[in-house]
Amino acid sequence: MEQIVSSGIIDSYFSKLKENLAVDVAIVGGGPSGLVAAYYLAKTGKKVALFERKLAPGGGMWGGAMMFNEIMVQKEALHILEELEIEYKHYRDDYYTVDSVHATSALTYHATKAGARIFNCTSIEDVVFHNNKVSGLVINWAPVHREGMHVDPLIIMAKAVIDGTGHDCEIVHTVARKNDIKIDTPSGAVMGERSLAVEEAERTTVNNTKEVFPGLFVSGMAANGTSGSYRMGPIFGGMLLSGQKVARIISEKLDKEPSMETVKN
Ligand code: 48F
Repeated sequence: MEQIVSSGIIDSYFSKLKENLAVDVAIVGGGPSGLVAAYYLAKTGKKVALFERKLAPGGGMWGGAMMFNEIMVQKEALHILEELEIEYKHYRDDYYTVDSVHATSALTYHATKAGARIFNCTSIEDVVFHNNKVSGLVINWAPVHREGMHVDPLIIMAKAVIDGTGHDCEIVHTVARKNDIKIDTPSGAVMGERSLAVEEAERTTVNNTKEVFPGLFVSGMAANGTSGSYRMGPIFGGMLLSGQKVARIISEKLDKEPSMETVKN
């Protein structure tokens, strides 16, 4: 019995990892924008793996605002809540409140149910850089990084990579710093996030969601951090719409190429 439990988990995990050594889309960060992107990409038949360094995906959504576990979503993003069967309450004008624990778990459930694979406790330390294109991820266990252990990583190949790492836009920073390149921002560099301005930030999050370098896309707060726009606090419509937008851009691009085998639950 004990042996069956252990060998079942090991066999199952390693076959999942092996099946995802080459994917259509590799997403870094399981915040709301990354999870929504994973859902829509998997739904259109793309092979998607999402890597999250924490134990639980969900990023900054669980905690609502200052640990009051409610978030605000505006009218423009309600269609995503409805598609993912997330309940919401009208508050005032075009603004709706949502229980953040309910919303975060629903995003995770629907992304995986649609066929995206989530690898938690996994940190991305670099990318694969082939022929001046981002072509995959360099992964390691998050505790290896935290402990500062000198352990070499493994590699995941991908046709498209999404930086959904939130405020720090870690992947874009790494790619720009290590490869002496210009990215698609007004200055050609990572511009960094500005202070809080809700309306402007919500609008620019979606506008700034794009391919910033061949093979490398940005979503959510990483999009605003990359292009030098504002933060917005606990309103999440822009995050959801950004995830949907990056999925659409990548799908349209990859649809011109053959897809790798899709994995369904
Ligand atoms: O920050 P985060 O929630 O990303 P987001 O989708 O959403 C932002 C909002 O939560 C909030 C906001 C609201 O409107 O401003 O902040 O832009 O989630 C980012 C996730 O990426 C993980 C990190 O643990 C978090 O869960 N992450 C960051 N760097 C890495 C990473 C990395 N190098 N490797 C793996 N995961």
